Formats: sequence, structure tokens, C-alpha cells
Amino acid sequence: MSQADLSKPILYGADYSVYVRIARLVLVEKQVDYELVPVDVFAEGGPPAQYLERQPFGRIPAFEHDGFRIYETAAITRYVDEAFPGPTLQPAEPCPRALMNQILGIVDSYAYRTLVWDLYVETVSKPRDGGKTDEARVARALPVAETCLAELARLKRHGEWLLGDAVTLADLYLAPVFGYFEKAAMAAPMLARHPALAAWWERVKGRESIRTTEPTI
Ligand SMILES: N[C@@H](CCC(=O)N[C@@H](CS)C(=O)NCC(=O)O)C(=O)O
Repeated sequence: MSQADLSKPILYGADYSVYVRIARLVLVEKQVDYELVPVDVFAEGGPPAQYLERQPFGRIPAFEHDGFRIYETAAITRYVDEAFPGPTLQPAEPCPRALMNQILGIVDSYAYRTLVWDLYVETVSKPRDGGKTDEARVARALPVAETCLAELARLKRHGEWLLGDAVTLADLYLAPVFGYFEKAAMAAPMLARHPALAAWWERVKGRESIRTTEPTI
């Protein structure tokens, strides 16, 4: 194996995963050459035992660079931003940096579960795969989804991206969540109530990093 191979970062995961896509978006935006090693956490019997040595909670992604192993997307993305050259994806000033971290927290704690699992999976992928939508779960999720969108719209700063004129981790965290959410029927009318957020999403979809990380399923 050449030296170049040794220093090429490896991301473990599946391209359908929201969190794997967040890490991939960061790698692409930083123009880091990386290898995606497939791990399917939803395979029958769960992830392979070998993978659990990297990520004992059985979630994806996991990451390795020059023998340094980490997991948790927040740690991976900040490491990639700080360890590699390229445009910085975290504002230096305390206030925009705090707003970015707040948006990351909203995605982790509320938006991922609500917009992806409660709305997209329940109303799109479950029925497509022959399952039955849990209508009570959808009904409980709708007001939470409204709060997510209202808060994201309120936090969005003036400019092309969530925090203004530069793409940050906030944009790259939210984009894969919206990638699934927009496929749900309720997404368009909900987004239409927040025109600046809807315009942001249309802009994000034009980025090369988004186009080249589109899930294959
Ligand atoms: N806190 C983890 C969350 C990662 C996560 O939830 N990944 C999902 C796929 S998008 C997963 O592995 N799900 C498998 C499961 O829930 O068993 C991180 O930030 O990396």
C-alpha cells in the first residue's frame, strides 16, 4: 500500500444514511479524497461484529484517518473541517458559531427523527415497501415539524446560506434531512410558509456536493 493510500480517510456507512451523507458532504466540500466502505446497519442480524469494534452503538458512520478512529458525525465533521485544508466550515465568531451549533442540535434532537422517520419513513418509504403508516405517529409529528421549520427559518441569517454568505456545517447537516423530507406530501405546503428556507433548499440542491451524494435507493 502506498503512502497516499495510508493517508486516505475511510468513511464506513451506507449512502442512504442521513448521517453518512452529512459526513460525505463535508468531505466533498473540503475536497478531501476519501473511500466509502459499505456497512449496512439495517441488514438482517445487524451490522457485522467487526464494525461494532469501530462503533459499539451500531450506528453509521464511523471514520478512520491515518490510524485515528472516531465515530459520531459531530466529531467526524469537525475533525475533517479542522484537519484538512480548504474552506473553513465553522464560523470563527462566537455568535454565528453558537447559532451553527444550535442548528446542529436541532437536527440531532428534533428534525432528523421528526422529518425523516416520523414523516418521510411513515408516509413514503413504509407504504412503498408494503407497510402501514402509523397515522397517530404522523399526527404527533406534524406540530414538531412545524416548530422545526419555524425555528430554522427564524435562525436563518440574511444571505445565501443558513448563517449568511458562507456554507457551514449547519447547511450540510440540514440538507440530507430535507432530501428525504421533501419527498413527503406535507413538505411542500409546510415549506411554502417559510419562503427564505424554501429558497435556501432550492439553492442547496444546486451544489455539486449534494448532486454527487444523492442516495442510490
Ligand atoms: N449520533 C450518531 C447518529 C448516527 C445515526 O443515527 N445513524 C443512523 C443512520 S442515518 C443509524 O446508524 N441507524 C441505525 C439504527 O438506528 O440502528 C452520529 O451522529 O453519528
